[in-house]
Amino acid sequence: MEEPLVLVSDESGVRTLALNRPKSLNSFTGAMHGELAAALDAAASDAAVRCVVLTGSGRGFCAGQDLADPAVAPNLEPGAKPVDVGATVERFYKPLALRVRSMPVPVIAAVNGVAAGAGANLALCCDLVIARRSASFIQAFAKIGLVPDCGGTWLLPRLVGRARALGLAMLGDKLAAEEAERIGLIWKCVDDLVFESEVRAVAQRLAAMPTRALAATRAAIDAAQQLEFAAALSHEATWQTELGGAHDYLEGVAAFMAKRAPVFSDR
Ligand code: T3D
Repeated sequence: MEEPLVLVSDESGVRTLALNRPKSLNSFTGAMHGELAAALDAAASDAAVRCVVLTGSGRGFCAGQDLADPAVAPNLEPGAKPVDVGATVERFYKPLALRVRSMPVPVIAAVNGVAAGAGANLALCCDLVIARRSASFIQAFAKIGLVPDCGGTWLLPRLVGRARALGLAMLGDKLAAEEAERIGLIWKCVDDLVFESEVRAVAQRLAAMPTRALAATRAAIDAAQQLEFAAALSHEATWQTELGGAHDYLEGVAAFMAKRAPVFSDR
């Protein structure tokens, strides 16, 4: 039987999805896109899942598009019809980025090794990026004559500013995890030896938190990037009206008053 291209495992409300094409550093084929899309949809619709961890098998996180995939690789014969790379982006990477950023639960990118091209930007689409100290991020696109995709043009300047975004995207140099943390590209870089335990601890912590409020926090922060200050204040009020009528708010306040641990359940 063929190995799944995405390994799925569960632990106490945390669903881990591991890209599983380690020989080619988990680069994306159409088939792996299909399995990841299905796995994300399944996690989104499973009420028992309260946090998703996206990671890679083997020594890499994800090297972006599989440049050898016959379905999308350019035909290098002279005069051959060019492949429509934009169609691949529309078909696979745009839905993937939108799916990750609209998940009803927090999503952690556990970057276990090199994250290149769309693989790097897939990580940046996640809510928290935790990377091994030995991992790295590469905006590899310019090296093969493309622009950053999978959200890179939108995410990079917002995360690190225009100057660094252009430096990373135009030069395509390898950025060490430690430097990625220092410039604010990612949440945290952790020593290789404690990487897995740290990811597990953060994921378990998020899974015990008010899931619906966490997803709303992402939505509100993203929406505010496009709003005037007064409009963002109003948008916050709209969210508070919705969340303030929900179970988790009442539970959170009751637990605080009773000096006990809250038990959140909204999704
Ligand atoms: O259709 C479209 O193209 C649209 C979508 C575009 C989105 C994109 O993501 S474009 C960017 C595509 N990705 C890249 O350009 C990255 C290519 N890979 C690399 O530059 C390097 O592999 C890394 C810097 C990521 C890692 O280097 P290193 O030295 O640690 O490993 P390696 O030896 O280069 O790679 C190990 C194996 O993985 C190797 O195979 P082999 O020789 O052992 O049989 C290599 O060919 C394979 N591999 C790595 N990346 C890809 C890949 N195979 C296919 N596609 C890849 N992207």
